[in-house]
Amino acid sequence: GTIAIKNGYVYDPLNEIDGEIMDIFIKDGKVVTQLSSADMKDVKEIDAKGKTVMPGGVDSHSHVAGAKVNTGRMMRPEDHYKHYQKRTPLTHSGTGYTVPSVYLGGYEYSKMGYTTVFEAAVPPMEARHTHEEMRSTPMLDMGGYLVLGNNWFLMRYLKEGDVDKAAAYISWMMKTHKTYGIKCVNPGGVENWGWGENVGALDQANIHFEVTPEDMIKSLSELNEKLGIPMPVHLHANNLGHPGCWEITRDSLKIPKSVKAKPNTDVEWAETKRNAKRHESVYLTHCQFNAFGGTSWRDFESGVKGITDYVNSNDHVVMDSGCVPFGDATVMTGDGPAIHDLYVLTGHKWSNTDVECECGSGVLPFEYLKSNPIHSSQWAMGLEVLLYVKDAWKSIMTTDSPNGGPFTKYPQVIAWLMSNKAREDTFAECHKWAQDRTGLGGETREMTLNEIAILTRANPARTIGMSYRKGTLGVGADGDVAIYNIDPKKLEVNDYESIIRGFENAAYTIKAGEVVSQMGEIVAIPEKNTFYTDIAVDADDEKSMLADVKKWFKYYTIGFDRYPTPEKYLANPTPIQVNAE
Ligand code: MFN
Ligand code: ZN
Ligand code: ZN
Repeated sequence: GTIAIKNGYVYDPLNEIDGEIMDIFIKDGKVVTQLSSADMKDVKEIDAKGKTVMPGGVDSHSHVAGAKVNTGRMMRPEDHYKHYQKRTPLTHSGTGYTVPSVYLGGYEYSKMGYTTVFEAAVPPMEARHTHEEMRSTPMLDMGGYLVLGNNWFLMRYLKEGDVDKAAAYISWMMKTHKTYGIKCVNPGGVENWGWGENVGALDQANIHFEVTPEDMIKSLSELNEKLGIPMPVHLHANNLGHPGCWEITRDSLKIPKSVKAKPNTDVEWAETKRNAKRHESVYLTHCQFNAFGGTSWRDFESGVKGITDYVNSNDHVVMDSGCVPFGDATVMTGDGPAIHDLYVLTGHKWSNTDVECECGSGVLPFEYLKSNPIHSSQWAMGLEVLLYVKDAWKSIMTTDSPNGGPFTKYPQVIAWLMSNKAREDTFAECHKWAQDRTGLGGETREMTLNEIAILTRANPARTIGMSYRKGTLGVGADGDVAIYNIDPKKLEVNDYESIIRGFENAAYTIKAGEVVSQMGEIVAIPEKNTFYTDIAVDADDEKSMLADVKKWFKYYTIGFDRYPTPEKYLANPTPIQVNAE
């Protein structure tokens, strides 16, 4: 479609546009400088006067598709009958609050102005299922990160010091499973969980493979850059959810410090903009869950500052927050032992899966209570993560949906970031440990709309190496736009309910130049793209690696030929071609 968005206040941080009144034009799905008089004949004009205009939202870390998400759905009928939506002539019906069905998930993201979402953990064996669910998720361009931090074949190659075959293996796996980036979850520890154990230190070798978390983080981050993968290695650090875990998280971040980022962004556009290119060699996820201080639940305290101090004084780390907005959640992760710990603590129903030679996972329903001292501290800590990092280009806003809470709580999180009053009102309602055991009460920073645009679209897009088409309104970018009923000139942050209302239902969500939702109503179902990274590697390395893999495949319960995910499982497969060094 051809669209002209007139007179809005535009926030486009990748192009250094901070609230200027501007017109945005879209033609054939892409942003253009202007429209010709011929184009003007069938243009759709949108009056954005007095409204906030941003690139479509980009979520670089969410759990929305695949086996563990579906396990969460199956485990939680109570999550479904509390929250459902009837079908309309245009939309499917749907159910689920923390683990919505695929259709509902797509609609709810779109209503908030989001147009792109990445599934944060794809077990290789479950890639086909993940793609089936992503294909069925409407409204969103998508992609997934392949879980490799406890992979048998990779650990074996690393133990043998065979870096070339390890590189060939990763590129073959990325292609085979049509995934976009590398995820590393509790490196070494999930493998040990197969024997009822975990790892507790970066230099602790795991059973059988004798690989340490440090080996894994180092090798994966080096290989990630050697292969030219667009985004940095995505790290879920060890000891998640344990009091005192902030230290191992900080120490993990030191490991890839000397690794040089080599994203494959040979796009001219990215070369000319200050913030377009990613230079980080590690993307830490859900920092809050990995930033616990103290030594037990009794002397629990925030350890966030230890991590943000490190991030503020180094330039190779970018991270997402994992905010806790209170209320219902479903925790789900590739970190099986972390979920077992929560089961022991809470006694809730839980599920645990060992994915053969690859990884593991666990799922457990969880509710964060304002009356609970730890949960209240976690609420404060998620906000500390984002407010303590001075440069917004180092952080990304998430709830690690649905681990800290569902993504539909993003507007509430934005309100806490923008309004000190919103935080004070929540302090008054929650347990006093939020004040006593964290530093949030002493933090008066109030984020601007420009910073919110960095945290929710520009930086996630830049971090994953997509700033040439996502999270930007630059010429040639995808015509994905969110228009919010927020007038920056009249915005009063003490009235934070108006911020929540504004971000909850975008006045318009535009996807590839088409209005797809309007004031909370879905008005069109657009085409969607699925991104994956296609790495060219040395043919001989690939051949000898495949001979090993075929031989070792006897340890799997499925046949080698059944392993790959064919492109037909993807909605509009969009390979990003890169060359290994
Ligand atoms: C990653 O995967 C991902 O991870 C994310 O819930 C996740 O409430 C998975 O049962 C958590 N303890 C306490 O509440 C505190 C201790 C307690 C005590 O032992 O005494 N203290 C108090 O109650 C304070 C008492 C005083 C007061 O001030 O009231 C437990 C409980 C908990 C808490 C447990 N922990 C888990 C948190 C971890 C990981 C959540 C989610 C996690 C999800 N994603 O005078 C007076 O007023 C008296 C004061 C009281 C006193 O002193 O007695 C994807 O990969
Ligand atoms: Zn994680
Ligand atoms: Zn996660």
